[in-house]
Amino acid sequence: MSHILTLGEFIIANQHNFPHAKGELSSLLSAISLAAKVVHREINKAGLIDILGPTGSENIQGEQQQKLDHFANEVFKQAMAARDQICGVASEEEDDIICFEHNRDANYVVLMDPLDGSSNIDVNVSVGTIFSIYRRQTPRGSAVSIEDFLQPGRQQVAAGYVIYGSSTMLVYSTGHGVHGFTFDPSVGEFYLSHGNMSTPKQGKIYSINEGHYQRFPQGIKDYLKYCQSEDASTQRPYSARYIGSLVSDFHRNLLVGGIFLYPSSQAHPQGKLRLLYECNPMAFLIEQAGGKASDGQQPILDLSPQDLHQRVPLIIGSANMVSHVEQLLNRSQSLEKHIEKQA
Ligand code: P6P
Repeated sequence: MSHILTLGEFIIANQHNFPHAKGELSSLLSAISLAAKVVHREINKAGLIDILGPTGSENIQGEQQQKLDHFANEVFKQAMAARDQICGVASEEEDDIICFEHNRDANYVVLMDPLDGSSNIDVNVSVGTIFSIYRRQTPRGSAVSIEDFLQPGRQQVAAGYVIYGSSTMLVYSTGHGVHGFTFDPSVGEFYLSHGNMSTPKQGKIYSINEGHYQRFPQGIKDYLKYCQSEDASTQRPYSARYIGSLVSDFHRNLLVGGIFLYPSSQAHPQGKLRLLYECNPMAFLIEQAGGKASDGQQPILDLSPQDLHQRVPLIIGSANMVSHVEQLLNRSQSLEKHIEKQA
């Protein structure tokens, strides 16, 4: 029987890749996996106990907070606070950053979406946790400040997600490849199941909420028509797959190739997805897996964050597909500028 590696064994075997490790990465990621196990347990019971349905309060996004949203946020916050390596967190469910006063000497901050896709919880569709880890910018011993969190995505030291689907998986990278671990609830361990994940340069799946079609920029409309048109030589028409849960749509495309798009639109001029704790971690992962992530003009990881809950357009997945969308957006914008000049 081949030696099965648990998440803990894998992290220790690879922590020499993590700068100034001293076991810090191990402790940080084990905090995340512990919280993921607790959230997994509650999600799998959600249909049985009264934890479904809205709490009646709203988060800063103005979205109804589902009980599991709130539960997951508390579980991950407590797991982070209990580790000496983390001096603060930011969360989709929190208006502002949270400073761990008892850990002012710590080196790392964590940004997270504790339960992404929560609108799917009540209809039993897979949801996920997304996390992003940075070294702090402020001096150790001081209180964390917003500058510790508003760092370009290229500064991430680690990022990943947990997908609570037909099985629960934890997928992460510290900049040395992307690695996936599948949870075995019977023993309470994550086992390495997808080592060194890489995504195909070209796929045959596109994921977008086509209900917003009329509001999309022309370049996006052009790309959708390209995906839907017949051409056997390029295996078109592509298949449309949209789960409405970023982690699930991303995970499928990572494995088999494809593109996910949440572009700007009249309804969402800056897109809907948040830069710091959704787009940046996913962009870090996809680049590590050989894919690409763009806001339509430039790499997501090069964007300079201005606000904790800032939204950006997201086009992410197989590199050739993302580049094609960028070309079509550039072409249609140049055409629009040319027409304006003629007017
Ligand atoms: P729409 C879930 O609410 C989420 O934040 C992402 O997980 C998902 O990709 C997106 O929003 C879905 O948005 O507008 O298509 O329902």
